[in-house]
Amino acid sequence: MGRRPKLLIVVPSGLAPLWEPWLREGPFDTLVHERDAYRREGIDYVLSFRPPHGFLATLPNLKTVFSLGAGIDAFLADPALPKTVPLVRFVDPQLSTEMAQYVVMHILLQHRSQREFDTAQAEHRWAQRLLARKTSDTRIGILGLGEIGTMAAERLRDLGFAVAGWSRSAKTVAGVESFAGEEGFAPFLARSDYLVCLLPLTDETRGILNAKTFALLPKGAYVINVARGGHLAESELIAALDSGQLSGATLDVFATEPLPPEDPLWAHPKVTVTPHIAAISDPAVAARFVIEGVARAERGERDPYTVDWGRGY
Ligand code: NDP
Ligand code: OXD
Repeated sequence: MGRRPKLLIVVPSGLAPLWEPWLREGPFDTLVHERDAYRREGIDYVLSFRPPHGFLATLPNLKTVFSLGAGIDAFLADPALPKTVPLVRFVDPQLSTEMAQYVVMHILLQHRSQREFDTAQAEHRWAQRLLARKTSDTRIGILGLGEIGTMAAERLRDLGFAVAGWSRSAKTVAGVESFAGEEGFAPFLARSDYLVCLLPLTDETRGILNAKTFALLPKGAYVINVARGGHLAESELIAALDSGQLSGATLDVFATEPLPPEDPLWAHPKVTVTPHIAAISDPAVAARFVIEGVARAERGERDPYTVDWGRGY
C-alpha cells in the first residue's frame, strides 16, 4: 500500500479543532502546523484561508492547496504564492444559499422600510404607509453572476424584483437580465436601484465601488457590499451618501477587519455594518469538499474549482 497523503491545516490557532474531527474521516494524516513537528517535504496538501505570506512556498512537494473560503484574494496577495500548485476554492450550495439570504434580508429591510417601523415602534407610533416603490419596479443589479450572485439573483427574482447581473461573460439565467463586460457596465448601473457586489477581488475589480460607479446609479440607489472590502472606496461611499446620490449602504466586508472602532462607517446614519458574517464556511461540508478534492487529485484529475491564475478567480 502506498503512503497516505499528508494534509496540513493552516488556520489561525484555536480554529483547527473545528476541522480536525471531520478531516479524520479522510484517507490522510491530518497535521496542524502550529503544534506538530513535521517535515515540510512530506506535505502533499494544504487546507487554509489566510496563510502567512511566503509559507506555502516553503512546502516543496505540495500537490494542491484548498481554500476554506470562496474568495481566494488572501492567497493571491502572497507575492511568493507557488503558482505551479493548483489552488482550489470552496464552493458550496449551502454557503451560496446563506449569502443569498443575507442579500435578500438587507434588500427587504430597505424595500419594506423596516428600519422606520422599528423607530416608530420605539416611539409607540402607528406609522402605516404604503411601499415606497412597487416590487416589480424595483431594479436590483448584482455585480458578479457566479455561484453566489446567481443564487441571490434567482431568490430576488422569485420575490418579484426586476433583477439583472453583470459578469465578464454573458449569462442565461431565467428571468434575470444579463449585462457583460466593460460595455455592459454603465447600462447595468443605470438600471440598478440596489447594487449588490458579489465579485471576486482581482486587479480588475479592486475599488469598483467608487465615486464614478455611484454617479452612474439612479439617484438614491442603495449599495450592498458582501464581497471584499477592497472593492469599496470608503471615503467615496461616504461622500455619495452625504450628497444624497446614495440612500444607504449595507457592508459586511472591510479593507481592515475587524473594522477599527474609530472608523466613520460605524456611526454613519445611512450605513449598516455587519462583521463579515454573511455566510461562514461549514467545517463539515468543507472537510468533505477537501476529502473529495484530495481523492480527485490523487487520481490525477483537475478540480473544477481550480483558480484560473489569468483571471484571478
Ligand atoms: P464566482 O467565481 O463563482 O463568481 C464570480 C463572478 O464575478 C462571475 O460571474 C464572474 O464572471 C464575475 N467577474 C469576475 N471578474 C469580473 C470582471 N472583471 N468583470 C465582470 N465580472 C467579473 O465567485 P462566488 O460567487 O463563489 O464568490 C464571489 C465572492 O463572494 C468571493 O470571491 C468572495 O469575495 C465573496 N464571499 C463573501 C462571503 C462573506 O461572508 N461576505 C462569503 C463567501 C464569498 P464570469 O462568470 O463571466 O467569469
Ligand atoms: C469567503 C468568505 O470567501 O468567508 O468564503 O468571505
